[in-house]
Amino acid sequence: MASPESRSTRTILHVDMDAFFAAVEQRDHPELRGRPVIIGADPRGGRGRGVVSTASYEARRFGVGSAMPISQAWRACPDGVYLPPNMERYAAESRRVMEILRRFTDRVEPVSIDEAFLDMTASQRALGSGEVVARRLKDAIHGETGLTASVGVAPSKLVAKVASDMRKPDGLVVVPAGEEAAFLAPLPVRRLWGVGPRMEETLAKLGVVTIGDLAALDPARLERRLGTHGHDLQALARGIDDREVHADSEEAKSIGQEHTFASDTKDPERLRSLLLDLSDTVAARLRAHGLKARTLTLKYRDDRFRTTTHARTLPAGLDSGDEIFEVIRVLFEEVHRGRRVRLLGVSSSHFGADTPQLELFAGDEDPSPVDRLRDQVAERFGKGSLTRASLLGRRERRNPSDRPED
Ligand code: TTP
Ligand code: MG
Repeated sequence: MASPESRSTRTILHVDMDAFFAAVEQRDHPELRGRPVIIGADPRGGRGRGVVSTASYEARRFGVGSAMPISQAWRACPDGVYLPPNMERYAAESRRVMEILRRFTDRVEPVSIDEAFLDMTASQRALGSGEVVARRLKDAIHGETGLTASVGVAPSKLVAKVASDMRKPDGLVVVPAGEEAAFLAPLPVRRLWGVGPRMEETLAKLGVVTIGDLAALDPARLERRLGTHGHDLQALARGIDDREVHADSEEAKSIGQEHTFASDTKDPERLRSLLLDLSDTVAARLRAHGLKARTLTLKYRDDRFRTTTHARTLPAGLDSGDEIFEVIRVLFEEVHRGRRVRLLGVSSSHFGADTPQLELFAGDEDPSPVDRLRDQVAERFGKGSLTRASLLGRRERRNPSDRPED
């Protein structure tokens, strides 16, 4: 089995808002700050019904917490402020927070109304270490919403999630690669995914109380008791967790345009001018949405209906027709083998509005990503290959089968 070190190390952040519903109410009603606030009151009044959604940290000192019956909360904390939930408000705040996270990377996986995973592995060179990003992200959330978040930084989702919970509220815990197992070892086994009260009991019978106990248990014994599940669980206990961050609706988020030639062609002028046209159309639509795209995809179908898609992701987002065309041109040269072409498409994804990467590139002495590409093209295809003036023969007329593909 591959050891965790043999894989390239990932940087995953888990962000979880502190006492989320209660914190929104305390922000909006300053008189509630510093007081025990319990969300989940019976909207019809009275103390009897329902369960607690969440409690402010002040209320938690009285032992009040999520999922507790309201009647029990009243007994534990009679002087608390009991409020009905205002879900629309919390959902709106959640969207704001997720938007902030997406400015740091598009690899954001929201997992509940107040938490998300971010995979910062690819953005680290531009944005800094996981810890640096975590601080900036906490500052941005606090500065823009007045709410606090706790963040865990680790090479896996499991460890990042456990880490974000370690120093709540307003916490930041970083677990470096190689230290996952030691970090998890002293914690109770129920902190692992897949360990509920029943499993906890089963494990206790094997003498397993902490995650470290589980990691050290004889695998054969564990497997006799739990089957293959035991094996998976022990891997988690040792900090091995390869689950990926699934960015939400990656496919849904693309803006593109494609065109089928009226007659298949290998005329370079027609091909180039269509690519330019498609690039301009996509760029105009990006600008209309206030977006810049970091990933550009070329769709290429030849006269035998063989379809290829070829994509490139850049370090900074683009929204100009010229720049998009230059990238698409390279992609085209990489797939085109002089065949007759039936269809070409350009699409863009991986969006950001004002990505922090762009600020970084502004002051950078390195050539911009587009300049680098231009150089790359010049090197491969000769200096004149990107001269746009030469392209503008006749543009392909739009035909009814053209379609935007988002
Ligand atoms: P959590 O993140 O579990 O809790 P929290 O944000 O209130 O507190 P913290 O993270 O600092 O420990 O859940 C987020 C929100 O989801 C919470 O504010 C209210 C809601 N919620 C419920 O409605 N019922 C529940 O049982 C839980 C756990 C949460
Ligand atoms: Mg929370």
